[in-house]
Amino acid sequence: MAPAVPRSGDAIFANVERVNAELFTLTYGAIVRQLLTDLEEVEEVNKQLDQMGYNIGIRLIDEFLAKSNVTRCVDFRETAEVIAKVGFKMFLGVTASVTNWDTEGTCCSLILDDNPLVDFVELPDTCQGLYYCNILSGVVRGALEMVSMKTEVTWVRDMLRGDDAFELQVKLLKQVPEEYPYKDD
Ligand code: MYR
Repeated sequence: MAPAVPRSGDAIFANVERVNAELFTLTYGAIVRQLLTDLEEVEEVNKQLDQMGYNIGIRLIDEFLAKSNVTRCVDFRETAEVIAKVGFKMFLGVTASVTNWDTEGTCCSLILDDNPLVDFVELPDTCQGLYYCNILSGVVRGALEMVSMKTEVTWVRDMLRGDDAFELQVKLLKQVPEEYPYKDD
């Protein structure tokens, strides 16, 4: 039955956003489930999710740079903050805290404030070694590679594995200097 009082535009949009988020979460869950069926080995599923994320990341960076107006970061510390506060917000709807820096400023952790990928998710015992959110590590790795940063991105804490947070470690392995395309003379 139609509600006696029509809902405001804001309430309708909030509802649409919630439904979209749920659909996204459930779709991701269905993909992981299918991979588990097809590949059988949890390790293979981890690799495949990372690769899928990488393929998304190398494309998503263009949209990110176009929409965010973010310009060249001065160092990796700034890059990490941009990923955590702008990138995650834009594509996942959540932010992350940047912490656990090493002394060289080349390795840090992103701790997710929330993780919409895992709503409704519970892993059975047969999936113990699964990194369910490995698509995210691939996305970050792929996106950074397109702006000349080779990185290693790994989960060091995962609430689906009983940890108290989702912590993604991002290690800068190599920064390829971009060549200026014109000669000065
Ligand atoms: C630069 O110095 O060229 C700017 C670098 C900005 C890199 C931002 C990468 C965004 C990655 C978004 C990840 C979203 C994960 C859901």
